[in-house]
Amino acid sequence: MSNKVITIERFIIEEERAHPGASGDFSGLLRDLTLAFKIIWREVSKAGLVNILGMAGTENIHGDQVKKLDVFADEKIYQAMDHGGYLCVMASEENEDVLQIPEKYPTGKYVLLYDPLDGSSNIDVNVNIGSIFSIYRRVTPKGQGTLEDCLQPGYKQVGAGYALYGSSTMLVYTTGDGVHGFTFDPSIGEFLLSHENIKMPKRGKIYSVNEGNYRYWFDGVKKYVKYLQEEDEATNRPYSGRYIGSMVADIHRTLMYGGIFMYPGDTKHPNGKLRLMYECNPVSFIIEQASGKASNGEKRILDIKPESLHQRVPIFAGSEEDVTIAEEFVQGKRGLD
Ligand code: AHM
Ligand code: MG
Repeated sequence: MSNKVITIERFIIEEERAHPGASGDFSGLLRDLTLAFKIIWREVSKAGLVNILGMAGTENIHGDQVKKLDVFADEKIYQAMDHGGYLCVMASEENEDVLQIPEKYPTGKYVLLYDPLDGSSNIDVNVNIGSIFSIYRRVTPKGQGTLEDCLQPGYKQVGAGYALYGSSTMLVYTTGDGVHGFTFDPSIGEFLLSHENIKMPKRGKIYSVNEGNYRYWFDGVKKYVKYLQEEDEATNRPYSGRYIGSMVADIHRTLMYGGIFMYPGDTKHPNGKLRLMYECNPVSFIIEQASGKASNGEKRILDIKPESLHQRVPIFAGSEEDVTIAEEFVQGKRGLD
């Protein structure tokens, strides 16, 4: 085994060098994003001290307003990305409309969509949360980007990833050439390559879903979850259940161990809860690049034609065979024996 230490910057530069004609813009863009993630990590890791230093919404000892962490994360990503000249427009979960690049800075050829801090219900209880991002090439010719640049189907993504703030902080991303994971070393302030070319098992033995919604699920989903709980040695059933309640953390476990993560539609929320543009599309790109599969129950998530920035979509993502079986149940092609 090589003990060479590879920083994310070096990895990105070398990846770009392998593609002749690359302008270097993409490396610049990812470099700026990692800076935002480091700043968010710093704040997330002292979130527990908020009780001592001041609650969100109150003033801290310096007399500054203490911001809610998700608002803070939203601002940090925007500020890290607004001036590099790589982007023409951004959009985030925290803002209803697209985010323009300030007039004083140049615009570039990429589009960034992001969820600044996913897993908001876990922020105050020291459970994993993360930032998710999705990158497209612009479709409008020049100047400020528009909604049209943002509303592209997921298969057109040129990059996607997430930072996971947990027992250690990780950055996982793809540019369509496999999925790579980097672990943050706080002592040197760098993300170091720790998981090169992540691939998922074809079938797993863990399912992840908010079972509190059982009552509202459609029949197919109810039957599928019952199927996972049945005993059958040949298919490793019953599966184990794991649900963190931060998609980015549940997806990360699914990526590493296989199995399935779902947030289905139900009678109360026909399109589920999760957002297509900055939650489901980026994680679907990653899952597919790791040989997994991501579906809304009927079709590939990445093929969905978006209609609005904040639209929701049901999601079934994980090991290829698990997602295929889930689709069969959802579509009524399969039932319990
Ligand atoms: P958020 O963007 O407000 O954090 O909501 C998204 C989160 C996901 O991370 C997670 O998968 C889901 O909401 C959990 O929802 P629920 O509490 O309904 O299970
Ligand atoms: Mg979210």
